[in-house]
Amino acid sequence: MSARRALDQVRTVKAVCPHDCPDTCGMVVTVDTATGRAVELRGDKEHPFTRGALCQKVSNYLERVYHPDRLLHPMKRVGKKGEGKFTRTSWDEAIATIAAKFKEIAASADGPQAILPYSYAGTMGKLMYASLDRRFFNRLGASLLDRTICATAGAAGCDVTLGTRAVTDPEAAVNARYIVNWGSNTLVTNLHFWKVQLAARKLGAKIVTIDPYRSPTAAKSDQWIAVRPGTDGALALGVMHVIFRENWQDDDYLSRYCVGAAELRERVLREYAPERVSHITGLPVPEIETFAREYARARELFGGPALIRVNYGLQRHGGGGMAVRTIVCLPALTGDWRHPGAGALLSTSKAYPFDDHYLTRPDLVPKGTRTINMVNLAEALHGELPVPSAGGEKWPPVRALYVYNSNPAAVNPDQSRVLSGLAREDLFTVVHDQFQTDTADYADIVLPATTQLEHFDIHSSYGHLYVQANNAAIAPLGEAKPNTEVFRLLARAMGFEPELFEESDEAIAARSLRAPPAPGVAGVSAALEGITLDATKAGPVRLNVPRNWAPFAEGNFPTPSGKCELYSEREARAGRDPLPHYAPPHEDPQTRPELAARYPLQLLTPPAPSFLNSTFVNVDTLRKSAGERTLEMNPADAAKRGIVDGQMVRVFNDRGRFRARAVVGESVKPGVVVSLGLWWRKFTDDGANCNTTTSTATTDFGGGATFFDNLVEVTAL
Ligand SMILES: Nc1nc2c(c(=O)[nH]1)N[C@H]1C(S)=C(S)[C@@H](COP(=O)(O)OP(=O)(O)OC[C@H]3O[C@@H](n4cnc5c(=O)[nH]c(N)nc54)[C@H](O)[C@@H]3O)O[C@H]1N2
Ligand SMILES: Nc1nc2c(c(=O)[nH]1)N[C@H]1C(S)=C(S)[C@@H](COP(=O)(O)OP(=O)(O)OC[C@H]3O[C@@H](n4cnc5c(=O)[nH]c(N)nc54)[C@H](O)[C@@H]3O)O[C@H]1N2
Ligand SMILES: [Mo]
Repeated sequence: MSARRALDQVRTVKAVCPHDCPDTCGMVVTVDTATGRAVELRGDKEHPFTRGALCQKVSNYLERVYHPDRLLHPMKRVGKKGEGKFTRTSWDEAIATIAAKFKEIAASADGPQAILPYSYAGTMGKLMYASLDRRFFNRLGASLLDRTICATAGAAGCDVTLGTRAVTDPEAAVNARYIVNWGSNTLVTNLHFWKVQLAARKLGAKIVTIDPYRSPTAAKSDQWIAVRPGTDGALALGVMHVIFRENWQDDDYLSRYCVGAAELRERVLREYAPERVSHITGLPVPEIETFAREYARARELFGGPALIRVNYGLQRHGGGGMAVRTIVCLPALTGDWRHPGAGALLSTSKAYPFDDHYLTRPDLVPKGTRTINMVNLAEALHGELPVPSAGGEKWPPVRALYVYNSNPAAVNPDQSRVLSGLAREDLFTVVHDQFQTDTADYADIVLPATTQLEHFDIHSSYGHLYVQANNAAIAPLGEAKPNTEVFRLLARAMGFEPELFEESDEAIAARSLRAPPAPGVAGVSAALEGITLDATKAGPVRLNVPRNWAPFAEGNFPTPSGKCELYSEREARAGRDPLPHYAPPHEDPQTRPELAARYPLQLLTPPAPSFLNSTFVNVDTLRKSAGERTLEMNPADAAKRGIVDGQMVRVFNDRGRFRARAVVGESVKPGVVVSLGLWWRKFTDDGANCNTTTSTATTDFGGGATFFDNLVEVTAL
């Protein structure tokens, strides 16, 4: 076939990677017009930030889209819960069954709050992540789900200090000359931002990574600072101590744009001397002092400002909110906020003023509806939720669970109790997914979902500043349906108001772009002005945010005082410490010696690079590249337990256990072990993943998950 002819037979479609990742890559899908089949998927070279590069996972995306295990039609359970035995059913019957069950529960004494939606970020598209689904459950009066599993600790911590997320333009970060990846495996989890860092390095920047684990990012950085897990807040306070002691602070920035510099100065000088911080963090005093000097004097030493890429690793500890609240004080001390691409970056998500009220209609929620923290799914399913204090009423049990965009059987903490909850014979569970996940094995009804290639959506990003529409490239496979369509069908079956549901996806997307101006990060309330759906369908459109944006160069913090709140009056009024302090992990050997006597090792379980949380585990190429479950441990810890490299070990605590192969080496310090996740149980030999050992305890701020705050013991098998 000639190249000319081949071109006639294909068309290309602009799409967007939907996965929960800051990069939100532009993709181009090539479709064979004769067969309607996608034949190639590559990065969009015209995307100003992602520039045609895709990660290993999404480079293999067609293997996932056309996977022989795709769910292609609705099914109903015939076996026992968890057994995974199903028989085919029709959409009509499936929808009628769900609607009948929801109506029955809503009319019962327990009421609609006995129904719990359960979703997270299987797709980040505005429509599929949160639109008609929220309208549906809000209208139904179902329990509200607090979506805390990933990002709320740091978000809440940032809010205390800054009134919004720490943000700067990631593209402008090429201007930074001292870059700190703090609890961030940037090379793996934010590939295109790593490329910006490499470009800055070519111009003279130093890259430092603070992580108890020598992650791929730490290994490729100029310096690895192996802080003890959960002690980052103490390190930041030690850095502040050195800055004030040496008089390196930017007094002009502090006096104009901050409140509480004097109080903070007094606190850190008195309580966080490097010697104490060294004891807490496990870092030698000279390492703390050098880090503080280089960070605070980056402009003199490296020729430009400093940027802290603060990410999620350090948030997943009991004190994770306070750690972020503390770290994001640092750029005010140094005055780095004055410079584009400098300061600190957690997320750009708040720069997008989409009309979320219109999308999700929170006004439909009946007054007094309870909220369930998703991290506590185990407790919710076992009827252990705390009873509200007022009135002494009991919460209704969770009688129905509707899961979409998530795989709680694999990703939630305290897996054994999640599974025993899902196994309840009296629980009615619906799972809408693209695959028969570990969670789907426990469903009564399984519904097939479309992938991103099969539906339309519109995207913000949490790692750059472009709005993108995802055009559908191919027809839905089998009988798969997008989330929005399923909620239209359910709304019809429930008899809900058509005007809430009978809008087309494109109309919803277009309307969501026309948000009323809202207060937010300085200068971005009009960030969507003039951006039309048609423009975003043709390619990425940059938000109306100035080039070389430095949002806090002149203060403008959306806090109650309008300043950066080193001292927080709001916190004081809430009866909490108004100043940053070190909040230890829940399971810290220093503060819980009795627990550490039985379980002395701190276990970190970030996802393997080939996986996106539990997504992609069933894609053969990626599972092979992930290898097998491993446990990285220091030679000193291995020797004590008679463990040699390559041996199978058991990792356990009171909550559960899983097996892994020991990898003995210097990727961790003594006292820390790492097992990369998040495997599906059905691809393991013991039916367990690392979340059998993790706890449902939550963070100090934001009710976040504490996956990395986890003491275990390890024995040879
Ligand atoms: N390839 C890939 N990319 C992803 C994801 C994925 O699963 N796979 N997940 C996406 C999602 S949902 C998210 S939220 C982001 C997460 O992005 P990151 O925050 O980069 O992800 P993690 O790997 O969870 O954690 C980063 C690092 O924090 C370290 N860490 C653990 N505890 C501590 C601590 O107490 N202090 C410090 N300083 N470091 C600590 C871990 O060892 C890890 O190397 O990535 C997104 N991108
Ligand atoms: N131990 C440990 N546990 C962790 C983490 C960790 O680092 N360590 N990371 C945590 C983090 S950061 C996060 S964000 C959570 C992630 O938790 P989840 O959001 O549950 O993430 P995934 O495992 O990616 O599962 C997403 C599911 O959504 C499905 N899906 C994708 N697109 C669609 C769609 O359009 N419609 C429907 N109906 N379904 C769809 C996918 O097939 C997949 O099964 O996990 C957390 N769990
Ligand atoms: Mo996440």
